[in-house]
Parts: sequence; structure tokens; C-alpha cells
Amino acid sequence: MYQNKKLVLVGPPGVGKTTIKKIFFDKKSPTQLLEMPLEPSRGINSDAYSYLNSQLGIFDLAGQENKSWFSKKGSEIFERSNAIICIFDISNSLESIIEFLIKIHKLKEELDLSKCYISAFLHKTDKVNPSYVNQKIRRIKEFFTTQHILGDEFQIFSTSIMKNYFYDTFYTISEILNKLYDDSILSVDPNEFNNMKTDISFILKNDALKQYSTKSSAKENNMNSELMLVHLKRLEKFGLVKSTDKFESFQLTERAMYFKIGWEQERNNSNNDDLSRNIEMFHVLLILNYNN
Ligand SMILES: Nc1nc2c(ncn2[C@@H]2O[C@H](COP(=O)(O)OP(=O)(O)OP(=O)(O)O)[C@@H](O)[C@H]2O)c(=O)[nH]1
Ligand SMILES: [Mg+2]
Repeated sequence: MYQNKKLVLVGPPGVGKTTIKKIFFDKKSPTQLLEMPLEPSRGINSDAYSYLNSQLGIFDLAGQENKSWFSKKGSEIFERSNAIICIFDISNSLESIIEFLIKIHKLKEELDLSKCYISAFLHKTDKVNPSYVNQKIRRIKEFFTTQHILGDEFQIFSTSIMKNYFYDTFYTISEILNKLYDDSILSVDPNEFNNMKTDISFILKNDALKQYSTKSSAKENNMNSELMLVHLKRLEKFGLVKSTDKFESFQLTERAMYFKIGWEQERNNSNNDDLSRNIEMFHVLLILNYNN
């Protein structure tokens, strides 16, 4: 069984669309992207990802060409999309955000995208205080609720690639992906599920900055070295572990460290260790892998 889906990322220039794609879908390191900012995108950047037998196409649209994406010809790029994420910089004005979302609403009607899931990210929220973010979200929601446009399904999220926000953003993107696929596609094979449990517990109990020897780690986890290696290679595919010596030794990645911080915070707040529920949620985004 398979389902192929199309996701479009759109928004003003420089808000962080390509960065979000590279970090959460291509598993790149956050500080690296902050230190070496990307060139502004041009045209359409599309990549195909696979999730089990299903495909996910992600279309990252250049912010400098927004005029063209909203023109009759250019808007063809949105045809048959299953989700559109409108990304804004938290410092974009309320008026400009609302104006942009109205254009998306019009497009949705014109292209008959009634089933397409539309959401907005107020991104780079690390730059401001949380009350400012909440107030902005409330005002945008108020506008769209009173105008009865964009529908009940429309949601606004605050996002950032920074350490203290990484986990929540990972969660938000996972939630969106889970909305796209039917339950039959999303059901996790019990074997796979147990493997993931071991993988994630491993990340949670290891120190982010330390270099580990694979042999001694295997011993500590009561595994033989071959099985340990299988887990480590899976974790490498998830972008959570790295090695420079063919896994004689290994280290957690920066993404793993960021992920761990958020997961532990959530555990402290909710006082319950809901590993299973979270793995079900994160499954798609973790195993989504790059085809090319
Ligand atoms: N503070 C902060 N900066 C971020 C965040 N995400 C991305 N950035 C920075 O924002 C800048 C623009 O990022 P891009 O991903 O190139 O933006 P874009 O939306 O793809 O821009 P266009 O391609 O021109 O449409 C880069 O310098 C990123 O490092 C974030 O969460 N917080
Ligand atoms: Mg870009």
C-alpha cells in the first residue's frame, strides 16, 4: 500500500523555509546552517522523499518570486498539493501575514484545494518573548475565525531551529505529516516499533558531547557488537548519531542533543514517560529518507 503526497513551503523571502527543510527533512545540523546562511532560493526547489512505500514531494518556493507564485501561470505549482505550510518570520507585520494568508485562501478556492491542509508557522520565535508570539497568533486566528475563511482545520504554530525550540518544531512537523497519510499507511510494524524504542532510549540515556566506544557501549547495553552496530547505523540514518571511524566509536549529533533537551523537558513537565506515543508521532519524520 502506498500514498504519494505533495507539500509546499511558501512565505516571504528570508523567513527560513529552506533552513527548515534542510534541518527537519534533510537532517542537517542547526548551527552549521546558522553559521553559513544559505543563498536566497530561486524558483522552485523540489525534492522527493520516501516513507516506506509512499513518496513525499516537498516544494520549497523562492520568497523573492512570490508575485509569480500568486499569478495565474505560477500558481500551477500548488495544484494537487496535500499540504501548504506558509512560513513567516515572527517579526513580519501582522498586516503582511494576514494579507499573505488571504492570498493563499484565494488560491485554495481557485485551484479547488478543499482537502489541502493549510497551516502557518511563525518562525524564528527564539528572537522574541513568548507572550509576543502568543498575542500575534491570537490576533491572526481572530481575524480568520471572524472572516470564516481558511476553515476550522487551519492552524498556526510557533517554530524555531534553536536548541530550546527544536523538539517542539520537530513535533509540529511530525503532526502535519501524520495528518497527510491514512492510518493504514502510518501503522508501525511492531518490530520496527521496538527497534525505535531501543534507538530513542539510547539517545536519551547517552551524553550528547561524549565520544563512545562501540564495543563498550554494546557491553553496557547487553548487546553483541553486531546488534549495536545495526542500531547505530539506524540512528545515523535518523541523523542522530555520527562516526568518523566506521563506528569503532561514535557520538550523538547536535540534532540528537537538541531533540534530547526537548524530550526531557516534556518528560519533566508531564511527569510521564510516554515513549510509545511519541514514537508513533515521530515515526514518519524520523524514517523519511532522502531518495537522491
Ligand atoms: N534566529 C533564527 N534564524 C533562523 C531560523 N531559521 C532560519 N534562520 C535564518 O534565517 C535566514 C534565512 O533563511 P532561509 O532558509 O534561506 O530563508 P528562505 O525563507 O528560504 O528565503 P528565500 O529562499 O529567500 O525565500 C538564514 O540566515 C537562517 O540561518 C530560526 O529559527 N531562528
Ligand atoms: Mg529559500
